[in-house]
Amino acid sequence: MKIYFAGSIRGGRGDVRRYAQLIESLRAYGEVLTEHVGSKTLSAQGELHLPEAHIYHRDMSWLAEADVVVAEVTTPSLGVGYELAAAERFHKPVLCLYRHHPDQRVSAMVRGNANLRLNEYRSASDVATLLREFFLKLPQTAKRVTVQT
Ligand code: 6K6
Repeated sequence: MKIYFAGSIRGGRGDVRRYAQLIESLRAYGEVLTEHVGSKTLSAQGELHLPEAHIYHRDMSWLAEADVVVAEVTTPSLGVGYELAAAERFHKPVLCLYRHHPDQRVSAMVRGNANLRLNEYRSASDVATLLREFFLKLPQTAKRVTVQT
């Protein structure tokens, strides 16, 4: 099982510890293609040594190759939004997770999209439960969807 994890980079790195924890939990289900998203050394500047076109094509090719997409959407990010739209176009199963916060509002473009599963969590144990449910309920056909980019 190949997992594409999406989380904010230039949108802000305030949730990077949560990304790292999520990636750790996701490893129990398969190979996480985008572990760098949870790296504390990757700043909001991103991978400065790589040309941006390289990052874009590499990430899109990983997304096409992935069996599922899991996104942490608490910190709004243009790149994550783009990845979610691409994942929908590629017919990938998508799980979006966001941390409970009274003032937090996830974009209507995610909240209102029935093709994206969106769940709120308050604790690490909520995340564990949500991941278990998501991976258990994956349709067999969705477990191997590859797309030519
Ligand atoms: C390159 C040069 C300066 O900043 C960069 C960005 N570096 C990135 N490296 C790897 N993945 C990236 C990068 N920028 C965006 N992404 C992808 O978009 C990741 O897979 C994240 O899920 C998402 C973050 O988008 P932003 O808009 O928050 O950066």
